[in-house]
Parts: sequence; C-alpha cells; structure tokens
Amino acid sequence: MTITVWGRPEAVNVQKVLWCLEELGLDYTRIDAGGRFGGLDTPDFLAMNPWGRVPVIRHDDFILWESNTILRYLCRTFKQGPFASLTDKAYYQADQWVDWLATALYYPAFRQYYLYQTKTPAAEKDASKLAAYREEALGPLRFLNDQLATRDYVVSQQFSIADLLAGVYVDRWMRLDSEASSLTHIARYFERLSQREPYKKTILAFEVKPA
Ligand SMILES: N[C@@H](CCC(=O)N[C@@H](CS)C(=O)NCC(=O)O)C(=O)O
Repeated sequence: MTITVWGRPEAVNVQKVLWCLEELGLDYTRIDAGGRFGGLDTPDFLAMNPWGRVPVIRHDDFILWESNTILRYLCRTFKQGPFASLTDKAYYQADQWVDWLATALYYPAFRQYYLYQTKTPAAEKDASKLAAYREEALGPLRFLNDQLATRDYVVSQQFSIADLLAGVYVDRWMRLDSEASSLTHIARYFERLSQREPYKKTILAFEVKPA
C-alpha cells in the first residue's frame, strides 16, 4: 500500500490532508508542488487533477483531489486512530460541520481576512479594510466559539474530520490576530490541539505571521 500527496506543506488545504494522515498513523510520501515549486500545469499533474490545484493524493492507483473529499475518503477507508470507532451517524454529523466550516467560516469570510493579513505588506494595509474583513470573519468565528463552549472538539468530546478544518483555520486566527484570545473557547481549543503530535508536526511547525 502506498500513499503519495502532492502539495506544499504550508498550504491550508494541503495541511488538512497531511494532518489527517498523521492522525491515522499512515506512511506517506509528500511531493512538493504548487506555489514556489510550481508544477501544477504539467501534463502529468493535470492528468491527476485537471483543475491544477493541490492537494492531490494517490492511494495505490486511486487518485483524488479536493481536500475535504480526501479527508472523507481517508477517514472512512482507514478506520483507525481517532476514527477507529466512527459510526455512520457520527461521520455525517462531522461531515455537516466540514461543509459549514468550508462554506460559512472559510469561504469567503475567514479566507479574505487571512489572505489580507498574510499577503498584503504592512505598509499597504488599509486599516478600515482590515477591520471590515475581521468583522466579517468574526461572525462565524463567534458561532464556532459558542459551539466549543460545551465540548472539547467541534462536534463532541471526540476528535473528528471537522477538527481537521477548524484546527487549521484556528491556527491562522490565533497566530495572526492580536486579540484572538478574546474568543476564549477557541483559544482553549487551540491549546488542546497544540498538545497533539500530528498537529505540532503538520501545522505548528510552519511559520504564520502578518505580512
Ligand atoms: N477546494 C480546493 C482548493 C485547492 C486550492 O486552491 N489549493 C491551493 C493551495 S491551498 C493551490 O493549489 N494553489 C495554487 C498553488 O499552490 O500554486 C481544495 O480544498 O483542495
């Protein structure tokens, strides 16, 4: 059995997949692709993902792209580690949060704030624009904060694939926003995740700072 992942290790969507593989305790090979490594427009890469984005995963001869689909595939194919006792209902409850995190929190609200913070040089940052993006991101972040007031992980007391999205976004929030800790349940959740070796290795090991 071989698993190969194409993607640069600091990219949000790639990190979710690498973190998942580490949680599952699977061996895999990662190949640099995208960003400064390029390679997304070659015929070989486009044959795997015609949309030309990372991550892409190959499990033996099975190829998949779209990070959240990859997470669903991995946790259902390899029912081990934190997914060892996953029931169908628990899976769908987690998947509901995957969709919410991807569509209500990340696109476009949090992504807009995150990209502006990390890509726009300090001297070019417009304070009112930054404040408006931040306010937009705070809507779903406050909702997530309330959810985390009564449980250790996004869905329940059990780690799930929803945490693989939330954990990556929360990492950016905590490291980019000077007042991030005011969302106290998110801050505690970040501390909790930060104890996990797979999180340290695939998320915390990479620098995140405002441009
Ligand atoms: N919806 C896709 C988004 C894929 C995507 O946009 N990936 C980014 C990296 S996070 C990418 O390939 N950017 C071009 C590049 O890295 O050169 C997913 O979740 O996999």
